[in-house]
This record gives sequence, structure tokens and C-alpha cells, in this order.
Amino acid sequence: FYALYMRSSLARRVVTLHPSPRVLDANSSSPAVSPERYWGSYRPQVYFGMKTRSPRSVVTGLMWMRQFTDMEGNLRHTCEQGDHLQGYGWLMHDGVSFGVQEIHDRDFTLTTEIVKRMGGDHGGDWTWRITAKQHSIASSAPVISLMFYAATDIQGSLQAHVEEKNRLSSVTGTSEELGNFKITFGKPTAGEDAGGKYARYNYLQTRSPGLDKLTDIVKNSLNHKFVFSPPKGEKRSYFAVDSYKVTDHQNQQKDPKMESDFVVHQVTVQTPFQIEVLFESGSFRERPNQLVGSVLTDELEKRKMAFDEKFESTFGLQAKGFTSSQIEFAKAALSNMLGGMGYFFGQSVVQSVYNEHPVLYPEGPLFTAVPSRSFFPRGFLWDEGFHQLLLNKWDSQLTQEVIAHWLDLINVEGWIPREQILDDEARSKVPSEFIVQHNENANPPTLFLALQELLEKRDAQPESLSSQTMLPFLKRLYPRLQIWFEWFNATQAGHIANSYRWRGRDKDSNLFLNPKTLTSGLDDYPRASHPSGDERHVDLYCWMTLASGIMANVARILGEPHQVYENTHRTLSNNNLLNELHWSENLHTFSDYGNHTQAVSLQQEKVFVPPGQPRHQFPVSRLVRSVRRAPKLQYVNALGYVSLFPFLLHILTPDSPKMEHILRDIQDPERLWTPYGLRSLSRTDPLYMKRNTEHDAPYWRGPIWININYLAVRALHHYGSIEGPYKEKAATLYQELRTNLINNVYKQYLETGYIWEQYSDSTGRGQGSHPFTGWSALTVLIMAEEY
Ligand code: 6A9
Repeated sequence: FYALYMRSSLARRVVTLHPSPRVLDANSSSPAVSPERYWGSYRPQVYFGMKTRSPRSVVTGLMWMRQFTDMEGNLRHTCEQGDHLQGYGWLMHDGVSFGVQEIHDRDFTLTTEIVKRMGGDHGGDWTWRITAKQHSIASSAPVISLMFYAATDIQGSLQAHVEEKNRLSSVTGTSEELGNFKITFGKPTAGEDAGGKYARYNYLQTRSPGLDKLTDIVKNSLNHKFVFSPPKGEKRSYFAVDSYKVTDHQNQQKDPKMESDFVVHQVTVQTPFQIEVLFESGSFRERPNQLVGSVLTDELEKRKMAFDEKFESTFGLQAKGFTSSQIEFAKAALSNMLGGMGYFFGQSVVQSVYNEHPVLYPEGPLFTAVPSRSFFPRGFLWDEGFHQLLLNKWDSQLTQEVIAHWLDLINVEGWIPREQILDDEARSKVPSEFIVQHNENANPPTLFLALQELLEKRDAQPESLSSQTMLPFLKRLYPRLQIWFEWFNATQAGHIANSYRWRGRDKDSNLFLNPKTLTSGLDDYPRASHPSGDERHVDLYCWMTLASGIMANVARILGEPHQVYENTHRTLSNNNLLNELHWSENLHTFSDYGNHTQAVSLQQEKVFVPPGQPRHQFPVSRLVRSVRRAPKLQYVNALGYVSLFPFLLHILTPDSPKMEHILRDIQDPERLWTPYGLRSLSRTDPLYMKRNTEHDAPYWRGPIWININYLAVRALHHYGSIEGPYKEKAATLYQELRTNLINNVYKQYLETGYIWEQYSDSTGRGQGSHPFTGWSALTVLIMAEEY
């Protein structure tokens, strides 16, 4: 019995939250405490939508489609790369009160604007203005259907108000967090002061089994029987939502209690046109006027001006002489990170060695920026530290809140799940094998970088609001930082004292050219060919050096004992120890150490599929790893981002002779230097641009990544401004690398309409997920020279 009891209590640990008081009060996101941030574009996974920062928010959104063209797959809703839009994203967004987005579809552009107005007890009112314009007047103006919707999520209710046959003029509703409210749909006009336009209307009022099903419900309800017949044009039948089919769908649902209200207002109209949608909160009583028409235009103008002013005073790009087009680009990069912030609520699926099956983590909220609105619109732990380097310059309060949300997710062991896949909408985007998060897995503690920035800003601007809230914030954060740091120190330690090792590398070595290390964030970056307990990883060593230093600082500020952190920091900062553990005299670079051989390659092999599998008995050919020379304990011969870490995180002393080698590798076009930024792996590396499996293209084996390049320019700036033998060299390289990065990310944006996940080291072209305004948006800081 005792053994059983022990087992089950161990099994519960992974899902037991840390007992220290949360950094955020339970009501911290409520409209009473934080009215300005209640409503927001917190649904980064849809092209356009809003929700409140609450667990079961009413959501609003927009779907659209082009009529009279190939209909299949033409319905737009969630951000999908497969939609092949020519670009979309927020051009302006202040993170609080307004935003302007442009969406470039095949032959027309939608401009989606939001303006909020405070009042009442539920986060106030807001208005949307959607403006549609065709791209070229050479062809006939496209007819577009906009489908505005509102949906509840388990609690609350919505009533559709229909006038003039099929026109849904408004939706009234009520929910726990919003009280009573009303959404009014304006009629389309040709422009702000222009008259009305011919339009057809349709609506759908139904129930939905979940927010992840909204697209399907609308798709399944589409019917082609409706006729578009403008005064001077031809009669044509068009697609519209039609309630009958959905009733069938509804009947298939088993649990009616779990169904939520879903109302869609479809308006079908030819470009150009403009439509406004007005949300009014029932508790907002002394409203001077409605936020529509010229009132809205005036408000928008004011916010845009304020945004421009704040942008210039924060980043100073005009003063630096950037062109207005470059500044637009930088505004778009920042705005899409701000406008791409999500408020997610739900549970991770996690597992420890004590759990036979994955288990559900406690429910909780996460307010976070996301790397990519299309491909991974959710929180990633180490991405977030980079995001906050940019957002902290814009709004330190925001950064504090985001860090608090992440640390409030920590469990009693001191572990934070790396990838936050919290609700059905998020889960619907992830293949099942990637959903479960394992509690032995780390991810670089970049939130310490963000904390470092917060502390520096506090020193520079002691009078600011965020500096004043800093102490109470740090006090509540501190026990969580301590356990987080200790978790790294204990669970990711290497065999030798003061060395560190990423856990969670791929186990089945024979299927991969080099088993991946997803937890390091650098996925397929080459490590020891044969994972073992003897490994030590130089990037993790450096992250721990940084983290211990920040821990010591925070402890000192709070008047807590700081000796232990300081000792760790002093030990790890000692370049002799670093050299001893990680400098390879043969390779002349900082390196990982482990059981390694360079003599590996992928070979075709005929194998029989095991009995029971569909193609049993037939030989199939697959790639397996062949090892031509046995591995032995040695330094790992890879040259790339990992080798640079002692420099990237400022751990090298400025007079270290190793600087010479590092700067040489950086500036060598045969190794890391390209006209577009530093490549992730040297061109001379045996694994440069090598696939890891048949289906796994090189990722961190050559391409240029902006987060590490940001750290590199920052380091060059650092070593270029302090005394030392390499000062001038660093300062020169700083200018060149900075220019190359800015020019290429900007050029790709102009050419493709997107900021990208990574850039080709041979052509500079953007590649991978897009839009990617996570850490690639750090280009703004590189432009501003804010490090
Ligand atoms: C798997 C795909 C429809 C990989 O930016 C997020 C992370 C980084 O933290 C990491 O360093 N990216 C980098 O190497 C993207 C990870 C995406 C995983 C998505 C499922 C969905 O399929």
C-alpha cells in the first residue's frame, strides 16, 4: 500500500502547482482591475477577432470569401499559410486601445481597424471598421462576403435581431464577464461620406460544440441557392450561410449542455466598400455619442498620431535617418508582435516518468506573445524571453505581466512546460505526438534576459510607473525564480561539477543523422552523435551563467541572501573553468563534449515492415544512420551558434584570447559570415545543410535566425564599447552585421509581404513559417540600437 501511495503521490507532482502565492492576483485580468486590457485582439490564430482576458470569453471574429470564383477552400478564418495571402498583419497596434491591420488577399485588400473606448464596468466599447478595396482596377471589382460572428464559450447567450428579411442588424447578449452587451452591424457604404451600396444579407444562428469548430460549421452551412442581383449587373447565384444544414450537424452533438451560441452575419457586396461593427457594453451609460462614422475617424486619427509619436520617442528611427518605408516596416514588426498577443486558458497535457499515461496540468491562463500567427499561434517558453526584449521597450508593465503569467505556470518541482498548447483551438493545430510535454525537458531560460532588461530600465527610469511596481512584482516572483533556477541546476546538471546537459534528446539514434535536442531550442543543431550522460553543453552552461547573475541581482535588490547565486555566478563566469570544460584546443572553438563521432551518414536500407503493419512482408527502403567509426568521448566538432554562446551572452572577458578566434569565425564567409546575417552552422561543418532524416530538412544547420543574430549584434556592440584588445574589430563587425541584417529582413518584407522564421544563408530569402513576428521582429531593436 505504501509503495502504491508513494507512486501515486509522485505521479501527482508533475501536475501540482508551486505553492507560493501567485504573482498575479486571481482578478488581475478582470475588467475591474485592468479595464484597458480587457478586450483585445487576443486571438492571434484568426485573421481578425477579439476576446476578453477571461477563461470563457465571448469571442467575435471575421470570416470572408470571394464570390463567383473557385469556391473550394476560399473561406478565410484562421491564419493559414495554405491560403497563400500576399501578406497580412498589424501595421499599427498599441497593445491596448487600437490597431490597424491590412490583409492582402488575391485581388483585394481588407483593412481591419479597431478602436476601443473605455466606460462602464466591463472593458468599455469598441468599433471595427472594415475597408475593402480591389488591387487593380483593370479587372472587374470582386464581390466579397464578409461573415461577422460572435460566439459564446459554454457560458453566456446571444440573440440575433433580424430586420428586413435576412439582415441581422444586431446581436444582443449577456455573459458572466460582460454583463449585457449589444453588437450592431452597420450597412456597407462606398466610403465614409458616401451613400449605401447594393448588398445581400444572410445570417446563421446556431449552437457550436466548441470554438475550434466554427469554421466547419460555416463551411457546412454554405448553400448556393441565393441570388446576387445588383441594379445594373447580371443575376448570379452566390454562396451564403444557411441554417438548415447546421441543424443536422447540431443533432449529431451528444452533449447539448456543452454547446455554445454562435451567430453569423453575412453581408455580400462588391468592392470598394466600408462596414462598421459596433460593440456597446450595457454598463457604459454616459456615452457622449456612438463610436461610428466621423467620430470613429477622429478617434482613429488621434490614436495613430499618438502611436507614431510613441514609436519615435521609443525607437528614434527617424532621428537615425531611416526612410519612411523602413519605419513603416519597423512599425509593422512591432505591431504584429503586440497585435499577435494571445490570452489562452486551459490545460497542458504533461507526463513524468511516474505517469503511465499523459495527465492534464491544472487549468490556467497564459497571456503571451506568439512566434507565428499562422503556424504556431501559442506560447513557447524561450521565444517569450526574446519577445519581451522588444515589448519591454514599448511597455514594461506588459512585460511584467507576461513574465508573471509564465512563472505562475510553474509546478512544485520548478518546471514550466515548454510549449503551451492550452485549449481545443490550440490543440487542433498540433499533431498529437507533439502535444505531450515532459517534465524532464527544459528550454533556455531567456526570461532572465527579459528580467535583466526590466532591471536596467528600472535603473534608467526610476520614476516610471513600472519601476514603482517593480519591487512588489519581484517579491512575488522571487520564490518562483528560485525554484526555477534550482530546477535547472539540479535536473540539467552534467556529470562533472559545474557542467550542464540538456535532457530529452532523441533516443533512437539510428533513425537520425544526429539525434535532435529540441529542448535547447536549437532543434537539429549538431551535438554529440551518441547521446549519453557524459555530455556537456556549452550553450546551457552559458544560460546558467546568465541566470545565476540575474538571480544574484534580484536577491540583492530584495535584500534576500544572495551569496549562493553570487558564488555560482562567479564560478561559472571564471573563464578558466569555461575553457577547461568547453574549449577545444584542436578545433579552436568552444564546444560541447560527449560520446561522438564525425563518421556518420544516412544510407538507404531495405527493411521488412514488422508483422501486423499494413505493408508487412514487402521490403521498403528507408534511410538509416550508418556509423563508420565508433564514437568516443571528445569535443564535438561543430562550429556555429552554439560555439558562440560565451561571446553571445557576454561571458568571455573582453581580453580573452578566445575572442580572436570567435571574431575570426564570425567574419569568415566560409564559416559564419553571409551578406544577410550569421548562419547557424559553418559552411565547412560536416553537417552543414544536411537532412536529419528523409523527411526532416535542415533547420538550424545553416539558415540565418534573427534571435541569435540579435544576440550577436548586441555582443559586438558590447565588446565594441568596452576597453580591450578587440574593441575596434568588434565595433567594425557590429556596423557591418547590423546593416546586413536590417537590409535583408527589410528587403524580404518588401518583396514577399512577410517577416519570416529564418533566412537562407545562400540567397537571403525568407523561409519557414510566415508571418513570423516573434523574435524576427527584434530587427526593430537592431535598427534602434537598443540592446
Ligand atoms: C509542431 C506543427 C501544423 C522551432 O518558434 C517556436 C519554436 C522555437 O522555440 C524553436 O526554437 N520553433 C524552433 O526550433 C517552432 C516549433 C513549431 C512546432 C510545431 C507542430 C504544426 O503542424
